[in-house]
Amino acid sequence: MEKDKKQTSANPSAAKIIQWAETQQLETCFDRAAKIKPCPIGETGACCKVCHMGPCRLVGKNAEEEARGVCGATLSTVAARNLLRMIAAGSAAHSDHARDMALTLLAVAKGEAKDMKITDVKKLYRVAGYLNIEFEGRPVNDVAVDVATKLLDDFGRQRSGTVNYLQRAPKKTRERWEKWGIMPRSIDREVVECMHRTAIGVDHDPDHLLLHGLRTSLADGWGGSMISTDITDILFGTPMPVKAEASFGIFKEDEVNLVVHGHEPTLAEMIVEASSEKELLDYAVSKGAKGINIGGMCCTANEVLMRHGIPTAGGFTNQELGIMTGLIDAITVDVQCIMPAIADLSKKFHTHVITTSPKAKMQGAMHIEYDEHNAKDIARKIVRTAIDNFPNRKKEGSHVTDKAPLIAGFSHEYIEYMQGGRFRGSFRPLNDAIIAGRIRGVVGLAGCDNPRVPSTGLHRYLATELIKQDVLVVSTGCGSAACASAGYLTPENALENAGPGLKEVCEAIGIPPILHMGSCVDNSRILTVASAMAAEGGLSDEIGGMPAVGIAPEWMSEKAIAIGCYFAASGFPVIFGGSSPVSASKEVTKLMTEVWFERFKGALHFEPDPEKVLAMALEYIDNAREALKLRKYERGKFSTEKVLMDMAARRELEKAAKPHMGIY
Ligand code: NFS
Repeated sequence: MEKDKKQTSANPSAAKIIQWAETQQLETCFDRAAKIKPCPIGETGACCKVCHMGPCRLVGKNAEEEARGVCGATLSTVAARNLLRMIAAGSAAHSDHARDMALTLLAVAKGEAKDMKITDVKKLYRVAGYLNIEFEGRPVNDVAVDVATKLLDDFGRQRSGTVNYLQRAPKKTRERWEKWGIMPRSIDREVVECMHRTAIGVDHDPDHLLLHGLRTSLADGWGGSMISTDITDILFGTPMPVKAEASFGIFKEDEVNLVVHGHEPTLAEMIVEASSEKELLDYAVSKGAKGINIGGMCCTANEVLMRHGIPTAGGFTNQELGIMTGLIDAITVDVQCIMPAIADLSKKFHTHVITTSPKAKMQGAMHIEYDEHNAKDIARKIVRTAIDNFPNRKKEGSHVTDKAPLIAGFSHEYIEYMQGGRFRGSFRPLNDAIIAGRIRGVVGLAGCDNPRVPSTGLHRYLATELIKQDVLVVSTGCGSAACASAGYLTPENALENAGPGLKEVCEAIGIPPILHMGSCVDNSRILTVASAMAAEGGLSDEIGGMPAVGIAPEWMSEKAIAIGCYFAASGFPVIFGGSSPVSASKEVTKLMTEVWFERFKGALHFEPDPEKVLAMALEYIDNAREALKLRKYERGKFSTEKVLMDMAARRELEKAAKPHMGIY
C-alpha cells in the first residue's frame, strides 16, 4: 500500500468520475487518503490510549522486549488490547443491527408493525427447528413471537447457557471452542467484557485477551450476523437468483433516482415497495419524471439486490462518486459505512442526504426518522422528498453510462437447492466436485473496498485469478459489488475465464463462478454452507481442514476484523490485504497465525501484496487437499465418475423423492 500516493478506482466508471472531480476541485476519499498518512505508531498497534496517563507510544528498536507504558503494559498487551477493541466495535455494529431485526420480527408477529409481514414461513419453520421451538399446527405469528424472543435472549443472557446457533456448527468445531473456553455466552456480554478487559489495569495476557476476542467474534458470526440473516429472510424472503445491474450507469436521467445506503434492510424494503405505488408514480410524473428508480449502495444495496434485483451503484468508495453524477435526488442512510463527507458534498449538487436511524445523524443532512410501527408512511415521505427534489437537478455532474449485468441471490438454501432440486437438495455434488478435483477449493472473497489501493482492484484481481485456478468464489458485501461492477457475476464469466473444472461445474448448473451471497452480515451464510459441507461427508468433518480460505483484500472496517476473527475461530485460514494492525508485536502476530491454526485450524494473516495473498490462499487449499488425502489438484485433470446433475436430471429426482429437511 503506498499510503501517500493518490489512488483511483479500478472501476473505469468510478475512475472517470474521480478524474472529473479533480477538474471541479471536488474532494473525494481518494484525495483525503493521499493527504493523510496513517500514524505509523497507531497503524501497527503500538499506541495505547486506554487511559490518560498516555497515550503511550511503545516504539524503539527492542520495543517488544523493552518498551512499557506508564502502567507497565508491554507492546504485546497493547497490540492485543487494541485488536480486542476493534473486534468489540465490529461485533457491536453487526449485532446491534441484528437486535433491531429481532425486535422488528417481534413487532411484526405481534401485529404492531402492520406494514411488514412474515414472507418466508418455511424459513421461519426452519429457524424454529434450529431453536427447538414447536411449529407444526401453530399460528405462524405465535411461532414468530417465540423465535424472536428466543433469539433476543442471545443478546442479553446473563447466567448459564451459550448463543443458540453455536449448535449449528459441526460437533468437532464446537469441541474446539469448548476446549479453549470460547463458546460465547451472549452477544452483549462478550462485547462488554471486551471493553472491561481492555480498560486500564485489567487483562494483560495477550493470549488470554485474544481468546476473548475470538469468543466475541463468534458471538458476532454465529450470533448477531446469523440472526440478522435469518430474520431478514423470514421477513423479506430468502434470496434466489435474480438478474440485476451494477455501476453508475444504473442512474436514470429521466427518472427520480433515490439511493438506499447503509446496512439495515427494513426501511429500504419499504421504500422499494412504496416506489411502485401508483400515487407516487403519478406524483413523479407530475414533476416531470418518467418514473422512480431505486438504486443501492454498500450493504443495504446487497440486501435489496439479493431479494428484488434492485441495481447497485457499488460499495464503500463509490458513495461520494454517486452524488457526483448529479443524478441522485435523495440518498437515505441509516447506520455503518456512511462517509460523513457526503453531507457537505451533497450541498454542491441538489442531492438530499437523509439520515433515518435514531442512532445516527450528520450535520448538514436532513433527518426523517424511521419507525417500524409506521414504516410505509415514512418510506412514502422519503420517496416524496426525492420526487420533490427532481426538478432541482441543476449542476451538471459527471454522467457515466456504463453498467454491468449480474446475477445475485445465492442464499445457502438456494445453493443447496441448485445441487439437486427441492426434495434432494444437498451438498453432495459440491463435495464431490472438490473431491474429484474439478473444484480445487472455495474462497470467501469479502469485505470493504478501500481508497488506499486502486479500489475494487484487489477484489477484481483475486476473483479473476482464483476462478482461473478452479477455485469457486463466494462473495459478500463490497467484494460482491466490486465483482458485480466488473461484470464478473455472470455465467458467461465462467465460460470465458474459469478453469476447466470449475467451468464444467458452472455450465452444468448454470451459475456464475462467483456466487453473490449477500451483505456483510450474510457472511454467516458461508458458515452455514461450510457446516453443511462438513455434515455431507467426504471432506473434513469440521469446518477446519476444508480446502477453503477467507480473503478480505481491501478491508478497512472494524467489522471486517470481527469477521476475520470469527472465520478464523471457525476453522478458516483468513488472509487480509493491507497492513497489519498488530504488526508491532511479533508475539500477537504469532498467536493469530500459528497458535490459532494449531488450536482451531484457522488463522488471520495480513499480507499487502495481492500476488502473495493469492499464493498463500492456494497453498492453504492444496495443503488441506493433501491432508484430506484428496487427489492432487491438476488443471484439467479430474475423475469423471461423479457428474453434477443438470436441470433435467434434477427434475426427474424431484418427481420421485421425499422431502429433505437439512439441519443446517
Ligand atoms: Ni462489510 Fe466493509 Fe461496509 Fe458492507 Fe462494505 S465497507 S466490512 S462490505 S458496506 S459492511
